[in-house]
Amino acid sequence: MIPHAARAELRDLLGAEGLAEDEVERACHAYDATPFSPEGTGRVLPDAVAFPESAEQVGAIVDLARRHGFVLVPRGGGTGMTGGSRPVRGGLVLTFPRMARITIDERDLCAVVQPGAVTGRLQAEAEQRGLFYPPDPASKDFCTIGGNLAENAGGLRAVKYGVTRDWVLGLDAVLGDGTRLTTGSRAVKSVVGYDMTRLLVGSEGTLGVITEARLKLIPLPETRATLAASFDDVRSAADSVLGLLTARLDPTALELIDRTCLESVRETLPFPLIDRTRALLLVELDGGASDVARRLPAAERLCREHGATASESAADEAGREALWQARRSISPALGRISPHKVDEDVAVPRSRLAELVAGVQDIAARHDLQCASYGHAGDGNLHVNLLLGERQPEVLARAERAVSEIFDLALQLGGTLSGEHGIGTAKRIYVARELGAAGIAAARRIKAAFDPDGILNPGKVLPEPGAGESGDGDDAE
Ligand code: 2HG
Ligand code: ZN
Repeated sequence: MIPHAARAELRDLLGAEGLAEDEVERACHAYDATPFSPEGTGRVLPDAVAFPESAEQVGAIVDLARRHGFVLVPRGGGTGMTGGSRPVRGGLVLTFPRMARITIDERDLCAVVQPGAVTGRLQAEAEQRGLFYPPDPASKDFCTIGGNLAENAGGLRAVKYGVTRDWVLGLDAVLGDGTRLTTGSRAVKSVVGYDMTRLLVGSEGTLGVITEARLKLIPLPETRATLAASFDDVRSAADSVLGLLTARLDPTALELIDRTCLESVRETLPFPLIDRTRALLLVELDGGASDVARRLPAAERLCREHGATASESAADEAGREALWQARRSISPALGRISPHKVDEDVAVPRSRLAELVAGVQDIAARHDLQCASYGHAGDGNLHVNLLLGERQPEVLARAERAVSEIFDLALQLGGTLSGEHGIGTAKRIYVARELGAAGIAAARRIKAAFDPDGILNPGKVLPEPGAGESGDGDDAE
């Protein structure tokens, strides 16, 4: 709870424009895009919502929170999939629509961006100048750079260009102890001291509140082309991923979509869905025009050699955009088919992807659950969606067992619980399975050093102290 005296100070600091205490605003800032998680918490409203307009205000809010002992929940566009921006103990949500400036520095190929800037706007502003910001989360038109940094968002082009973390030159942040920290530099290389930038990126708002980022840009590729290859079974589609990755075709995106997911966006696909198709691989190439013209038919040939039964290529902009728009719509489209779904986001070494796909199918079948999978196959990252239909306790219990087995499978294959959606509240009871006791203990020491009073985004990323250290799911809230 925010004490009375602190509310008065917040009102003075932020003014009427900068603080909302009414129920509607509080309710609007109590959710994210996490559809449903058997382990998750119900909806908890924040006590108030702050809309700071400067790093100074953020610093003053952190000081106030420490002094009065209330918690802060930093928030981006609310598109997170693991509850990272959901308040679990009330407190003050910090959201950044008034800190959304983007400044492009064409000489240093760099963008100086405030946390509230929408990612798609940064992409567009860079492109207008012939520059390119490659990270491309499916929610790019709604998510913000601050949220992308907090979650280390991946997206559709990670197979070639990496994830958000790979594009950060440096940050300004206010740590939980009130320190105003500047990390990195604007040079493309910098190896001075510990890499605080990489530590803050992906820390899900639990170590500091990011107030500015310096992001790398590169020249915009001359051309892009997209190929869609249909397969009669999902396993051969998964098998051909490795072939495409090792054939020097350098895909920008390499996505796998199974039949259930295709059905969910059928109306928006720019070509008819063939009856026998059980999976689609989407391959995007970018680069010099003649080079792309050479690689496109080579990628198509390779898909056919691995069993593709049909293929479509979209070299023109409208066809490409339609295809990618359909791909980006899968997550909300599945939510419409089955409002009660469990989204997982495991990733494995690429050579084990086909085993993951097969294993997930077996687990779902064993627990009698409908499963729809798609994702960033080129990264070995599969979005496994369990479509529950109804929210009966017995169905939830089966889903929980299936999730636990999917995590074990990913770890056995040398992978990870989450490729890009993070831990938030949804997966923290499982985190110890991957980090181990030593990893958890080291993470706790870092958390204590950066946020000694525990005011930043409590209840996220790490299990409750003393509970869940084994990752057996024993500290479910
Ligand atoms: C995507 O790739 C997003 O579309 C959302 O990461 C994935 O809903 C999901 O599981
Ligand atoms: Zn994704």
